Amino acid sequence: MAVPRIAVIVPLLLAGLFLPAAGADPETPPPGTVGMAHEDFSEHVVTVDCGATLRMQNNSRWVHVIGPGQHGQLAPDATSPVTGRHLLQTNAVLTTGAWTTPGVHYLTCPVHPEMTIKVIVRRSPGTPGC
Ligand SMILES: [Cu+2]
Repeated sequence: MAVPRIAVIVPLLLAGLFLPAAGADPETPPPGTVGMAHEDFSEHVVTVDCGATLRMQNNSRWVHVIGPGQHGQLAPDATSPVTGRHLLQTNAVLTTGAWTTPGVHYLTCPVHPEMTIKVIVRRSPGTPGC
């Protein structure tokens, strides 16, 4: 009796999302970089100067998908330099565009709803537009 392909493919895809990959340990993010553990960012709040970028690195063995929003719910933020979804596999780095709107923004991971980071953009009077 043949096994339907979907009975094999779906569990393998789910295993790829929810089981850590084997291999070398993930790289430690350099100072000033937000890390990502299994289901959490290394920081819950980060402050950046207006006009600056934010560097994030997946230092876990789990896949993360980063986008604007909170508690795993992606929501457009017209004033955020992060748009859409960014798939980050182990050791992958996401460097955002410049944060040009002072205030509070949020980034989250729909794969791990516990992952939300608050990005506070503070005014930078010396930077045009900030
Ligand atoms: Cu995640």
